[in-house]
Amino acid sequence: MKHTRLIKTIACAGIILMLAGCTTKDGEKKDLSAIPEAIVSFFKKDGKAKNKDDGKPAKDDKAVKDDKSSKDKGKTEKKATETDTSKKKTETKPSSSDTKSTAEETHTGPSIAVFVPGIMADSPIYAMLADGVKNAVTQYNYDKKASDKAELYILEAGTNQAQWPTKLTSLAATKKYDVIISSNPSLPELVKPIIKQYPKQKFILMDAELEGNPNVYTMRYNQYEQAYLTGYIAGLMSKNHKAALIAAQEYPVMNEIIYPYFEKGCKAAYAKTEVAIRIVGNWYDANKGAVIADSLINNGFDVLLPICGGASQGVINSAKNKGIYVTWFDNNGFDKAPGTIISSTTLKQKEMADIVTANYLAGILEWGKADMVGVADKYVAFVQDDPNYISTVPDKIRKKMAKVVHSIETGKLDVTK
Ligand code: RBF
Repeated sequence: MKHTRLIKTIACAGIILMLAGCTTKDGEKKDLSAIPEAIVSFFKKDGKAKNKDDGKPAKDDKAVKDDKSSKDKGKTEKKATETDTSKKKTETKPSSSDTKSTAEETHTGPSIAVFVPGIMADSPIYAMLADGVKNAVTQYNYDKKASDKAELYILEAGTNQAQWPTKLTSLAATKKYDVIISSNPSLPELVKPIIKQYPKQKFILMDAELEGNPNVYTMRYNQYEQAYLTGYIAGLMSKNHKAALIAAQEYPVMNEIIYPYFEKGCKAAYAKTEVAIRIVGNWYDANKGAVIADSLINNGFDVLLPICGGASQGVINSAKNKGIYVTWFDNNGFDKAPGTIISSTTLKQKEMADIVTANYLAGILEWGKADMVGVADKYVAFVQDDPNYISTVPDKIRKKMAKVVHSIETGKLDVTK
């Protein structure tokens, strides 16, 4: 029975999103103890931190209901949330032909959509987003009766950025979702006109910044520090003193923060380091990534930082073949190419998405606020304990890295000064 209802719900959600223009393109319980104390304490001032994650990897379905929680714990139909009572007296029904059950009508749980602006494969920042939200929903649903459970819908919007505004607007137009959660710095500009059209729609935007909009909460990472540390090891490890960033595209955070602070880090490690940036033009073309990397390597660049989604695999392959180094951004990438990857400067996006979603579900998210977390908060980290780091990077250089990381952690070094 439950199973049939679940399948029906998934099918209906898919249909309504497709009708609304959202083509579905490719797309537990926790305990607090495993979250580093600094992460917990970032929120403790508000008494918010409650969760740690232990979720499964993100699904590769393109648009998927979170049946993980619903399968185990009952159905996940939507209705008005406790945290946004102003919303949805008239809920959008999946379709006119749908035979809505009594249980559905009495469902009172919140409803969340994750809008992935791209694809999750090879974009750790997006996979971590989805995983974190799933964890929070699973945790929230754990002790709820079926009608109170939160429902979760994940939409991969695909790599055609021209379609994102329509797809995101369509998602809001369903009026099904109390909050839409997404991630990347372009989202604030995308959601502003949508909020004008749908003033009750709330958005949580990770890796983005928008302050003072009562419909939006943003949380970004200190990418000055992330880029500086990555540049610092690149500067220390480059034998030719030539390091390059291969970016998928140009955007303000890339041009004004990531690249300049990568360069700054390189030069802080070795003042005469030559630093360059090249643009792939998309977030998926591994062949182009390899062509660009080959050309840089032929010009003597021997440390590369790919920030280009699926195209990064081409950069890694090329670096591996030619025996040069790669620095990795956003998650731990050491396993991708042991001996080639020399660093991983990680963002705790999964933990952050989990906590922020849990705060939303608890009704304590501060709308209009724009937060930023960094190395001192333990949301940006330079991985130092990975065996591949220890075996690939000489002890002397690891000691220098430990020192600079420590200086940032303790506030002795402000990389922006
Ligand atoms: N990062 C990814 O890993 N995958 C993507 O598909 C992706 N698409 C992006 C699209 C736009 C318009 C912008 C502004 C950023 C995108 N990012 C993507 C970059 C991401 O927000 C972040 O800057 C990098 O992951 C470095 O932390």
